[in-house]
Amino acid sequence: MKKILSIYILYLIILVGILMCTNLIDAKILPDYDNDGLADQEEEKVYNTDRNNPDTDQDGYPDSLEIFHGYSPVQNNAARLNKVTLNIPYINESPDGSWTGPWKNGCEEASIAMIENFYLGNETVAIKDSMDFMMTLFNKQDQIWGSNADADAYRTAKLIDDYTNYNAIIIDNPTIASIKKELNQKRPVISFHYGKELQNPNIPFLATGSYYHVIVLIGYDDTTGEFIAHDNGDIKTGEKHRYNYDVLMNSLNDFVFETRQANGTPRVIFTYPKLVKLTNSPHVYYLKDNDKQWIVNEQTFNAQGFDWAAINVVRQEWLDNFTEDADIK
Ligand SMILES: [Ca+2]
Ligand SMILES: [Ca+2]
Ligand SMILES: [Ca+2]
Ligand SMILES: [Ca+2]
Repeated sequence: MKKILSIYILYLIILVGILMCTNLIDAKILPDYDNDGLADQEEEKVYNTDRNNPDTDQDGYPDSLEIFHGYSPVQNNAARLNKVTLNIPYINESPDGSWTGPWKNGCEEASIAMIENFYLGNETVAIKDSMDFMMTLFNKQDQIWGSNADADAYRTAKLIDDYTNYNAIIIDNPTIASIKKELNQKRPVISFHYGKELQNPNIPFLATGSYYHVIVLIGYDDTTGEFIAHDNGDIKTGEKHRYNYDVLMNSLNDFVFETRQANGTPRVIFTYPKLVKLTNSPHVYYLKDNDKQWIVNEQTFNAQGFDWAAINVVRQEWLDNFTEDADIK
C-alpha cells in the first residue's frame, strides 16, 4: 500500500511538473541536454564545450557561469575567456545583390535583421525573409521620418524597440571591455562608424557620400586583438570580418543630421531580448528598460501577440538586475 501511495505521489509530482510547463509547449527553446544553460548548438559551435557535461573542465564552475563572467569553460584555472564568435546568421545590406533603391543604404536594417534572427534562434535566414523584414523597416522610416537613409543610433534604437523582439540601449563612448562583456553574455552589439576609417577596401562607399556605416559585432579574439563583425556592406568578406580593436574603436562615430556627416559621438547599441526565461523555470518574463513582468499563462502570451520563438534563456544573476513590475495578465 505504501509503495502504491508513493508511486501515486510520484505520478502527481510528474503531472504537476508537466502542467506547470504547459505554457512553454510552443516555445522554441534550443535543446540543452546537460541543462547547464548553454544550448547544445552553442556548446558545439561557439564554445567548444561538452554538451553532455555541465562543467566541461571539471573546475566546479558550470560552463555557462564561467562564460557569463568571462572565464574559460575549457581551462580549469583562472584562465579568461579570450575568444567568442556568436552564432548569428549573416545578412548582406543588399541581400539579393541588387544595390538599387533602399538596398544601397540598408546597413542599419541588415544589422537589425541579423540580431532579430539571432534572438529568434535562427541559424540561417532566407534572402526573401531578410528582404521582407528590411522592407518593413524601410517603410516604417519613410512613414515616421520621410526617409529611410542614414538612420542614426537613436532612430535605429527606436526601430529595434518598436519592431523587433529585442531591446536597444544606446551607449556613448563604449570601451573594448564593455563591448566584450556584452559578447560574453551572448548579446550582439551594433556599432556606428565613419566607414572610411574601417579601412576595408571591400565596402563600396560613394566617394561623395557621408561614409556612414553600421555593422554588427558578433565576437572578439584577444589572441589577435580583433573584433569579429558581420559587416553587411563588405561585398566579399563581410561574414565574420575581423577588425583590429583600435581600428574599430577609432572609427566609431554616429551620424549627425545637421551636417549629414558621420562625425558624431562614438556610439554603439547594446541589445537584450524582450522575452526571457531561466533554465530551470517555466516562467516567461517580458523585459523593458529596467523592469521585468511575468506573463502569467499561455493564453495571455498569445493574446499579447508574443512570438514563442523569441523566448531566450538567460542567467538568474542577470535577470535579478531587473525590477519586478506588475504581472501581465
Ligand atoms: Ca548545455
Ligand atoms: Ca556543457
Ligand atoms: Ca567549469
Ligand atoms: Ca574554467
